[in-house]
Amino acid sequence: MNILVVHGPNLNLLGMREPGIYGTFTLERINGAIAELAAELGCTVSFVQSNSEGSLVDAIQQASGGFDGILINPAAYTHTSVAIRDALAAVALPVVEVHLSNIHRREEFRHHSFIAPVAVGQISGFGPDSYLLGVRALFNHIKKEIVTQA
Ligand code: CA2
Repeated sequence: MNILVVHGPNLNLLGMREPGIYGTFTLERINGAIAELAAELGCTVSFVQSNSEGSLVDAIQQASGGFDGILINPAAYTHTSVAIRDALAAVALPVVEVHLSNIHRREEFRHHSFIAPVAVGQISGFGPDSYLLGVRALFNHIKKEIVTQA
């Protein structure tokens, strides 16, 4: 099983700015923890981070064929991007949306997600654990899909 982990804009700054909101873990450390969990579960993970909407759309389109599911923190594009939502819908892979912070207890403009309606589910508010919970949720979801297809 192959999972693509997609990080949106500014997440490359994790651990360097705004630790009060986003914590002290760097993106590299989060990716390391995801890779460790994936090895335990017996699946492989690839990572992409971009600050540009078009590059994220390209990465999602290219996931078709090579991956069984997508874990995504679309960051600010969560609240603005019809293009990323359409790419996720088009690629037709199971998607889990994750957020470090609880977007529902923050500013009103963060409460709406364009991504949630095309995702299997959303995990929000658990810091780096959101990613790890998301990997487990996506892994279990894909496994169930494989069993029901058999
Ligand atoms: O809580 C999350 O994971 C978010 O997706 C993070 C986004 C924000 O726009 C979403 O509403 C919720 C922002 C990511 C920016 O990350 C930074 C990290 C360090 C310093 C500055 C920004």
